Amino acid sequence: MFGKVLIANRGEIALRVVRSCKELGIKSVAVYSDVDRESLHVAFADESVCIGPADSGKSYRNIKNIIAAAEIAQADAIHPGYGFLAENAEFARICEECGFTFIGPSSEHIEIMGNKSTAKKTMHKLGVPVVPGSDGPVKTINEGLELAKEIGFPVIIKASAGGGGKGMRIAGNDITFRNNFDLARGEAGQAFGNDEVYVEKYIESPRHIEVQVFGDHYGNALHFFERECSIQRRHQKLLEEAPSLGVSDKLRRRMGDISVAAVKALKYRNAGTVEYLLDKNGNFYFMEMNTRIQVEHPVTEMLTGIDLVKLQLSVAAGEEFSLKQKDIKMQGHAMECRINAEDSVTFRPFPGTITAYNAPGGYGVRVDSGAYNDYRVLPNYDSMIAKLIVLGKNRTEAIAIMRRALDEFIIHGINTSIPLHKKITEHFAFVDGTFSTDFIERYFA
Ligand code: MV4
Repeated sequence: MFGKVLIANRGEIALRVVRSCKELGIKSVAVYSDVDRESLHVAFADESVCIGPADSGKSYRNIKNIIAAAEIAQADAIHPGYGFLAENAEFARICEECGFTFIGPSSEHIEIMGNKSTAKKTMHKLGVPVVPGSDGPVKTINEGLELAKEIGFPVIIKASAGGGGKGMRIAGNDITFRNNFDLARGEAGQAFGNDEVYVEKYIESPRHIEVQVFGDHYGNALHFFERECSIQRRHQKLLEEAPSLGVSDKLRRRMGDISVAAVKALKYRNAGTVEYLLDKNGNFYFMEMNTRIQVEHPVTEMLTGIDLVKLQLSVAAGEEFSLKQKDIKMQGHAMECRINAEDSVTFRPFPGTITAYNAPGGYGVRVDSGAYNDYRVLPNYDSMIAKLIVLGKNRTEAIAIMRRALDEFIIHGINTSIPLHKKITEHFAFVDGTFSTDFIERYFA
């Protein structure tokens, strides 16, 4: 196992990694920007190194500064968390070249999955179902139009370099296709410096279901069931749960088996998430693969009782899985609310000082957060300030625990999404579980 791990991140995820390191007897090194000196991830790590100013481009996203910090601290390995450099193939490669184990997949795997069109083609070849559409990039409007007529409208135009909803356009007919094709290309070029797009059938009101997967260095692969992530607003997840009410036992086995087979065939290592769209008829289609530990990983940890960050450390250190697929069991129902510092009307970020803070506790409650009394939520970074995760023996109990935990969660001084989460968990369409990715737009817009 590693002697010392540097965590190239901040906030709750950096603290999350510090905690697993501690339990494994690994020394942790926090990095921080000028404005993060007083952060919990710094306070609880064994060592810390300042890596630059508030602007993340000059600190948390600056490869040279992170590598310099790892050299100063003499770390064995680097955990990237999520966001920042977590899915930067060049960073993963440089870590390895500099003699630091990158706690994540190979840079090659990050690169393949980073191009959404290549990822889709790759997964299709491995027998994973994909949405009918172009076999790779579409170069011209006419090529796209011909394909759209073949598969039928509506279609969706997606940026190859995109993901998370950026550079996506829907077209319902020839005319809207002509307009949106160049718009999508322009947006993609602007946002990613790559204007490549691909086209596929538009699936109406799908659920967003993702499968947590893992590979080790010995060709073994595991899945940890699905997470239901349909409750989103502008491609930002608000609430996730597992298992999904939209997934039967039979479907769960199929989605798990297919995802594991792909991980094995790819020789994919460490944690990954295979994202699917699930349509009204129970058909699922590969969407993207995320090559990082995700924000919502605690949902799966609570459901299965397995520490996924410890597993990441163990796999990266070259240990073979001691778990077998049959040892991984669902034990109840888990749910997470992402608490954001946001304006309750405009949903814009709401930075400021927390003047009173009380995190909920009690049976079935977990809070992952870097916040505390007098903590200042900075405008420079993501507005998520806490994750409230609950585990109930079934979904009804999980919802009851979540509602009472939301009531106990006191955050004064700033506005947060807690009132929104209370409304969501009280909503009939959430409670009956018949929702899709349209939920927020349909009931809360
Ligand atoms: C789709 C789709 C419908 N049909 N692709 C959104 C984020 C990006 N990962 C892909 N997305 C979508 N792709 C086809 N062929 C609908 C969405 C989509 C969506 C997906 C998951 C969760 C929320 C969403 C909200 C709007 C659109």
